[in-house]
Amino acid sequence: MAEETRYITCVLCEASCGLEVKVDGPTVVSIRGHKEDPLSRGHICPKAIALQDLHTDPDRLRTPVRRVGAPGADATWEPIGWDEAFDLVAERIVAIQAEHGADAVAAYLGNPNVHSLGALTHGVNLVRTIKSRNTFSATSVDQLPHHLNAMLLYGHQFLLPVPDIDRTQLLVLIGNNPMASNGSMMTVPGFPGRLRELKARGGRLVVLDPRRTETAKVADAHHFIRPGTDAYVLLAILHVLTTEGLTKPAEYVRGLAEVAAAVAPFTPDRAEPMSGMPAAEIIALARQIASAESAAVHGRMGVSTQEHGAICQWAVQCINALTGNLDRPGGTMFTTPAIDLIGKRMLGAGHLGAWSSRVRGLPEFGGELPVSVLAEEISTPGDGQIKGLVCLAGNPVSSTPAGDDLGDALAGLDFMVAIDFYITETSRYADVILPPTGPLERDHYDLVFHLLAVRNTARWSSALFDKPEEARHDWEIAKELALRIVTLREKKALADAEGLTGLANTAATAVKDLPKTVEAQARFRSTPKQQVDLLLKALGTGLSVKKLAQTPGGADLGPLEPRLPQRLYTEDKLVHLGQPLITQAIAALDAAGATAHNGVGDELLLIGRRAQRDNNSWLHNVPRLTSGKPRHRLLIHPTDAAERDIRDGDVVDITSAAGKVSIDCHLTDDVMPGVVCLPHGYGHARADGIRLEHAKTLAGVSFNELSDPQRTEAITGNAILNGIPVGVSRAD
Ligand SMILES: Nc1nc2c(c(=O)[nH]1)N[C@H]1C(S)=C(S)[C@@H](COP(=O)(O)OP(=O)(O)OC[C@H]3O[C@@H](n4cnc5c(=O)[nH]c(N)nc54)[C@H](O)[C@@H]3O)O[C@H]1N2
Ligand SMILES: Nc1nc2c(c(=O)[nH]1)N[C@H]1C(S)=C(S)[C@@H](COP(=O)(O)OP(=O)(O)OC[C@H]3O[C@@H](n4cnc5c(=O)[nH]c(N)nc54)[C@H](O)[C@@H]3O)O[C@H]1N2
Ligand code: SF4
Ligand SMILES: [Mo]
Repeated sequence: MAEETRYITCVLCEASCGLEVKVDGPTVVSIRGHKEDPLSRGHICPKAIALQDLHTDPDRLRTPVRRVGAPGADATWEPIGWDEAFDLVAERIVAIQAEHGADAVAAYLGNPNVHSLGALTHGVNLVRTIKSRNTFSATSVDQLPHHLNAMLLYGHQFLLPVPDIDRTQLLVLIGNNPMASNGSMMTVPGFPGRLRELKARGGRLVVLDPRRTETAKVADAHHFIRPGTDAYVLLAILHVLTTEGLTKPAEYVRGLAEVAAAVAPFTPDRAEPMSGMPAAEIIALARQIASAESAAVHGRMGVSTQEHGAICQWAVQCINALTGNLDRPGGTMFTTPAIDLIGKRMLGAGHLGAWSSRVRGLPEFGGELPVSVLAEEISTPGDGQIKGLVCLAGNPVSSTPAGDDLGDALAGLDFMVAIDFYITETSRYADVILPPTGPLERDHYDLVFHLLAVRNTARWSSALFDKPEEARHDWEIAKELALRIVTLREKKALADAEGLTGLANTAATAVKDLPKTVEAQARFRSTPKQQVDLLLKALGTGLSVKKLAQTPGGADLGPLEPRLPQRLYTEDKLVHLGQPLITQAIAALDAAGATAHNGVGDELLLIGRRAQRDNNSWLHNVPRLTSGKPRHRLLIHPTDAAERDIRDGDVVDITSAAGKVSIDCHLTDDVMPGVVCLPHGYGHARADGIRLEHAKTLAGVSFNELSDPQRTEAITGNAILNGIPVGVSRAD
């Protein structure tokens, strides 16, 4: 067969690189970065190469399976047909909701949903069809504080400014390691190259992180900061800005006086002993940000998933806004996406606390409850208890606090379905697993990441290969389930109304006589591709799927442009920095004095890390990504190790309020004293019965046996995954 060159999008991380793929019939010959791509300009990382391994992976499920026997090593999985599987799942969901109420079926949406066009166009609609207040997603182990602050300050949870990295003169990254993660809440393919350009034009990179990360190593300055104490430093920066008269906010930015009042108690001198960052360095950094020709401050996982995530993300926005860097070239800017889901009001502006979780009373945000309450909502008996779960592209047993306890809870469910192509730590508890097509078999358009990209572009990616005839896309699975659920419900309602018993009596009712089903059919009718095409055309972009498909790399819509105040969704088109919700939390922080979670006695503070060739909880069975030095080890500072008589390579016990694991350690002064560091997404070998037979290594333990679901961020209930007090000792 003839070799052919194709251009597709990599969907494995937020960078969304454009790839140039050579194929020969059904075989991938090579995968490279696409040099002419206007966004990613040729960038690629090793994970993209693994797309072909994923495509041919013998561990991947290709047909629906039903579990026979209890979850665990003795369970067997029996292939079943799609039709039978859809009926089974729909019947169980409808039956549970009929008996126990709508909220008795929960949904968890994992991270890969945002990387799947069909999951966004149809999967989200399936969740709406389930209509449960018990809806959860990876957002609450991730970026929830960003959405809260975007809603409060800019009037919409998805109006998130991104650093204008291609023009800035000073980039300040806090709790963010793009050299490994390729950027987050900032679609920045090719961070290393963009950093080189920043330096070449005389710009600087400053990093605040408890670990000397890959990014810290290439920065102009790196400041160690004790986990969980960034709030003190960020508020102290605002203290310097407001007391030294270094503020120059745009006209539409209000609340300087409220900010100044809120941060008054937070002096650099107070921040120093808390954070370990010298007061003089905090003052110097504040002045640098204020005086730089342009500056962009960005905080990510390290300051989102920690005790004071909401305050930290607010402070980051305030620093940018008060120094006049919000919405100006080289500062932090808003995108102008070709498909503007915000402008089209297809994404809600967000709300907080419209309802609360049943057991602990944590608030919903934007229709979702914090996933830290999922296990207790399943295992606590009473009205409203969760009895069934639909898990879409998620592995919460690995990814969420006390995931091992969540696993125990899942075992007690009446029914669970997982939409996933692997038997994982989580899907092994499912009664039925429905495997979708893989990334090379589906069309893609980045509905989410064009919203967060450092440059305005629009890229259509056609499926590289046709899917096998029997296979189903994520969107087809979602559509089929939703339609069968609606139909069953309607037939049941009809039967109830007619006083008949059982569904059998209405089985003969034709679908065309069921108005809700007909309406749902219309809602789910169009394909993801048709929806993108419609949106592009409706928005008058002059673009279409056809046009984009003919342009490798897509359309270049140019650098980010100033958008404020027009783009604001606040009622008065102003940005009000003085937000009572946040300033009250700051007052509480002030009153609390030294935090109890600052590592008391001989406790150390546990933080996470990502490696370039890791991908959250999956792809650990891809040999190409798992070769080389072990990446699962606990990093510990030599001083802390010596105090505990621990040597390099020793197995250590790590104990937290939530659990205990044992793992080999590595001594390094890349972590600051008092801090230990472990990656998440490992520990597959601890779960019985998962099928990753081709894994090169199943080493490691799950970080989330140590994270504590009882300890969450005070305003949003976001998980605390960084700055966890732990005891570390040499294992016997
Ligand atoms: N301790 C600690 N925990 C963390 C983090 C941390 O830093 N530290 N990070 C958190 C963050 S930021 C996130 S986003 C979460 C991620 O955690 P999750 O939301 O659990 O997502 P993943 O681990 O990326 O993948 C979940 C599953 O999706 C499946 N999958 C992959 N692609 C597809 C697809 O196209 N369709 C379907 N149906 N399934 C697919 C995979 O097989 C995998 O089993 O973890 C969080 N957990
Ligand atoms: N290769 C790879 N890339 C990925 C992923 C992956 O699993 N692998 N996951 C993707 C996902 S889902 C996401 S959300 C993004 C996340 O992307 P990043 O935000 O870059 O996530 P991390 O690499 O976890 O970096 C968090 C950093 O915060 C630091 N940190 C921990 N605690 C604190 C603290 O209290 N204060 C400060 N200042 N720093 C702290 C850690 O040392 C770490 O360097 O990455 C995405 N990209
Ligand atoms: S950086 Fe992310 S999007 Fe780019 S090739 Fe690597 S995994 Fe894919
Ligand atoms: Mo994430």
